[in-house]
Amino acid sequence: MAKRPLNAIEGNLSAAGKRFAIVVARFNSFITERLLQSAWDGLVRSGASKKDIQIVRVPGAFEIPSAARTLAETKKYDAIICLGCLIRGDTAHYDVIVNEATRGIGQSAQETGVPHSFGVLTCDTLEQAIDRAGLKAGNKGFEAGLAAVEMASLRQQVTEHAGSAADGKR
Ligand code: INI
Repeated sequence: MAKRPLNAIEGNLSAAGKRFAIVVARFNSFITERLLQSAWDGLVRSGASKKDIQIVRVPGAFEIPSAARTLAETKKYDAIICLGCLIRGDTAHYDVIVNEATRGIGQSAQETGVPHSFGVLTCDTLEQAIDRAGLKAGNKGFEAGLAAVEMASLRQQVTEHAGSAADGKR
């Protein structure tokens, strides 16, 4: 196995004591409810307490960024998990919403500093969506849950590291 470089800061997968919000779209709820169950499972299995997980439902993927941003701005959450499912139709509607959801979630993460994970499926067919929500291709909700845990831990470690470096404790 290749040696890992020294002095790397890396988030861990311990969610104990951390608070999370999960924003989930109701559109294509047949899929998004499966993403939600799995994201929740990932958080709890990583040590998060059930009382520290807030679920917020929105109509569709387009509404995810504004809800995520409102939650992030409260500064009550260590990370936000964004879950939705977009399935390509015959119109440009899909592309417009994909672009806006992706840009808005990224922008909220960057401007608030609160980690956001991206569990929004962008699929050509319903079959692809089913595969990514627990069938052939794993469950993207679980991945999004774990990514949120890791990024919350990373943020904490980087902040602590910067603090101790400033104090000359390194
Ligand atoms: N919302 C989704 O989450 N997935 C979709 O596939 C979808 N399509 O295809 O239209 C969708 N549309 C609704 C959109 O997100 C908004 O809720 C709606 O436009 C109201 O603002």
